Formats: sequence, C-alpha cells, structure tokens
Amino acid sequence: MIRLFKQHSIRFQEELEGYWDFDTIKSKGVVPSTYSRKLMVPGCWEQDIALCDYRGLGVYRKELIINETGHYRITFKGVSHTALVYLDSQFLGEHYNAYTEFSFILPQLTQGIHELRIIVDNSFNENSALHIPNDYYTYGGIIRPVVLERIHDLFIEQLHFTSVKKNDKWYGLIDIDLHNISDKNQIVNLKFQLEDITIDVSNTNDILIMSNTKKSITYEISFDEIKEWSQATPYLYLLKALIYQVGILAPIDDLIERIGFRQVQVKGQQLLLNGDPLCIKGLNRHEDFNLVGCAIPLQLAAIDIALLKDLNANSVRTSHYPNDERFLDMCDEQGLLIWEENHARGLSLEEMQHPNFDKQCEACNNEMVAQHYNHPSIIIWGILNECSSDTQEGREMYKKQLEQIKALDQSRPLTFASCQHFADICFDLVDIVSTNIYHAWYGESKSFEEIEAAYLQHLEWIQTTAGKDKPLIISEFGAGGIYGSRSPHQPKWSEERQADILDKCLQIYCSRPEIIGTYIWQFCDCRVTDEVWSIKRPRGLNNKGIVDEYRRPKLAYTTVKNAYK
Ligand code: ADA
Repeated sequence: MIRLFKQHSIRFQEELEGYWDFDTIKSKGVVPSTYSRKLMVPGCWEQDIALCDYRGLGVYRKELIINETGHYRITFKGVSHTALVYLDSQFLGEHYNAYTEFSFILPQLTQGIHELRIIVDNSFNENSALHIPNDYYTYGGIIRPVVLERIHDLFIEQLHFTSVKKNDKWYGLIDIDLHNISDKNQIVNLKFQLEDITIDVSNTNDILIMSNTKKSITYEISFDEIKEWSQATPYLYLLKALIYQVGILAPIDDLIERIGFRQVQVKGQQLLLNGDPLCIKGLNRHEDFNLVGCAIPLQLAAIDIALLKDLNANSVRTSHYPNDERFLDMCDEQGLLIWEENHARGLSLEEMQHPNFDKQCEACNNEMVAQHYNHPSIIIWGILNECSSDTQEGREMYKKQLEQIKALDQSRPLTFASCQHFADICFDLVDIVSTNIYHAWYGESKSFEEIEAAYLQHLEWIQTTAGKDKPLIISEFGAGGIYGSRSPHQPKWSEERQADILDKCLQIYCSRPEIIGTYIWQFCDCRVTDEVWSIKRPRGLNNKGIVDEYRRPKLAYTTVKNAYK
C-alpha cells in the first residue's frame, strides 16, 4: 500500500512491490550479468539471513513494462541509505538519506520493456555525514514503497494545506505547485473539492504556466461547519485538486491530500492544540521491528500503534529521523501526536563539521517538511538530537537549520533534544525547550529524592538560560532492561531496575507544572551498529525499550501504562 488513502482517481499509479533481482557488488561500476537472488521490495536486505549483517553495495533490478508511450514519474519513498538510479543503463540521479523520498520524471518513455537498476549503499563511507556507526542500525535496501505514475505534461507536483482559526472561524491556505514539463505554454483551470463539495475560490481560471516551468499559487479559503482534528476526534477531510485544460471537459490530472483542521500554538509555557493546553505522554520510537528491520509493514506498525494506545500514550517522537508516511497516516487517523525530527543523532562538533553535513541536513529538512507537511498529527518539528548545541560553531548550524524549517513552515513550533546540560547555548533559538536526562541510569541517582534533586538542579540551570519561561519537554529518560532478565536485587539490565527507575522518573516529571510533556526512551528495543556500540549494548541492541524487539512487554510496560493513565 502506498498511502492509507487514495491519492488519485485520474492519475495512474502503481506500486512496484514484490521480488526484485538483487546481488551484492564490490564497486559501483559493476553491472551483474546475472543476479544471485531476489529480495522483497519494500524490505531490508538484512531480512535475508545471508545478508543479515551485510554492509556495503548492492544492486536491485526490475523490468518496467510500459504499455503506452508517455510521461512517467518514479518515486522512491525510502532507500537506505544512498541510491544511484539507472533506467536502461542511463544514470537518472542519486539520493542520500534513508528516510526521505525522491523521484525522477521519465519524459516520453516508450512503450515496451525497460530496465530499472538501483545501486544501494549502506556503508559508512567518507561521504556520509549522517549515517554513521550509531546507537541505532543503518539497514540496507529499498526500505519503503516504489511508485510508478503516468503523468500528464502538466501535473500537480505538490499541495500543502495550512489550517488557521481566526475569530472562531476556520480558514485554509492551499499552496499548490503546478509543473509544466512540455515545451509549450499552457493555460489551465483549477478546481478544489473538500470531500465532495466544490470549494468556491476565485482566480482558478485561465492560469498560464510557461513551458518547462513550475508555478506556485496560494489560495485562502474560509470554511463553515468544520469538524476539528483532535486527539479525541481526529477528523480528517480529503482535499482534492483537479486541473482542466481550457476547452476540455475532463480533468487532466488530480491530487488528493488528507488534511485536518487543527492549530498548534505556544503560549507562555504551554503548548496549545486548538486552544487547549496539551499534556504530552509520549515515547521515543525507532523504526525497527526485529525480523523486518526498518521496513515495517502496515500490520506490524499497527501493532505498535495499538501498544501505544494501550499504554495511554498520546504522542510519538520519531527518534531520530523522518518516518514512513504510512505510519504518520495511521497517527493522523488515530489521533496520536507526532514530534518529527530530521536525521541526526549525537553528532559532535567535529562530526557536524563534516564537509557534507550542511547539505545533507538541508536536503533532509526540505524533504521532511515538504513531504510530511499535511499530516495534522505532526505538531512539532525537531532537529539535531544531542548534537553540539554547546559551542558557537554548533549554534550557527542549529540556527541555520531552525531558520530553514521556520521559513518552510510557520504553523508548527520548533525544538531540539539537548544533552548539553549546564552548557547549552541554543535555547533562545527554539519555541520549546527539550532535554534528555538519565540521572538514574547513567548518573548515580538511585532514590526518588536523589533523582528529584538532580532534576531540580537541572531545572534551576534552565531558569538561568533563554529557555526560562518556555514550555519544557523531557524528551528522553529511561533505563536498560533485558527482556526476561529478572532479579529481586534489581541489578542494572534487570526488568525490575528498569521499571523502578521509570516509576520514579515518571512520578517526578509527570507532577511538575513546568513540564508539558515526557517522551520515554524508548518504546521498543532496537538494533545498534556493531562497530563502537555493541560493547555497551548487550545483545547488540539498545535495550531501553519497554517492549523488546518482538514487542513483548517488560515489567516497565505496566509502570508506564499506569503513569500515563
Ligand atoms: C541518547 C540518544 C538516544 C539513545 C540514548 C541511550 O539520549 O538520544 O538515541 O542513544 O541516549 O540509550 O543512551
């Protein structure tokens, strides 16, 4: 499934799901004459036991059967972590970063059989600033859906919807991008429908789009009788845009986006959703489900959503990268709130000064906001988890990226999860202050009083920074617990110790008036990179999940469920 709702009734779309030919290769120049195996797409190559710890280059091959000559577009929703795409041996382009989509227009593709070849690289090479050995696993493969579309030479490239409430009335801003790939100027009419109601909006007729250009147009529309999107009533609408060529009755293209009417605001030390103060009861979730790696099919993602709701949680932080849009679709439907963040975890100043860091972050930010803009469930954008926000040079990069995202989206508050305790110099740059604290796991605090005292000391420091009087989120706290490791004297890694630490932390953080939200580290155990990390991570996993990698609840599960009730 491409999305949890149908995005086109005019445009032809198909998912290229199923077995693709695959083989590992030693260098990018190699074109196998035969392929030794077939791999499922979407999927990680680690799902094949022979490739369960393969790190390097692989090549996927698929025959495209084109029934009618015309313009097509191929979209890759996620390839981990670098893709080089070839069609009939012609290089189409390259994309870096496993967690955002990319596409290629295939103009005048002739009827017949074509060969699609994707070289995929998940190695930790000198060009990769964000995918590095880390406390999560960089899988390999075409991890999210591949979509082939037949497009008209003038089509809708993107449609963003922003809901705004003014004087108790709902308004919508529609930003639509039209793309004319023909070599002739074209004049079109637009039509918008909300569900099956045609929206009355002016300036939709006789729109001129010059040849080989894109045109962005913004419309503001007022709405009556709107059902708001909220956690309790996550009401969604299908917003359809249609393009008509002047003089031709049938539309030539369409795009359907699923939207919600909701507004997120920071007011003093509160985060408001539709004017009501939010209390975030969240968990950090890596996209990792043992046997399938990061290529999580809907049915397994639905298990996670069911567990999150059973835990009385109302929010997920997509630690530490943009998530699969189908998971976001599910959160839209289920009223789960999302803090989505760009791809970075724990990069030192030196790692942030990697020659490719800036451009790889900039691309990830652009793609994350552009591709996930319409999800009502996303209420916060985050960046650069636990990077160098304690240095002037690091601050410049935080500032640049926060400004970049703010320029793309003024409708959501911004934050980052800091670990630079008593040293962070970037709290003036964000709308919400977020801090990761592990006093009871990495620190020596054991008793309730010691943990509370450590927190209060931390809070006292925050009050001396620009984060004073801003909403405060505890974006990470937790402890390791190995599933099945039980012991009455609660040694570290026992389930009892994990439950005890979470119990004390939740009692403290959930009772503090200045804290508007908590994200437990973490929802599920996840695989980590052997290099560097496995010595600190028993079983080669980050064991701080409150369910294990198979979603088996640990003792801490009940602790969290009761605390979040
Ligand atoms: C950090 C980091 C997480 C994880 C956690 C831990 O806070 O943001 O990704 O590594 O520590 O388990 O120690």
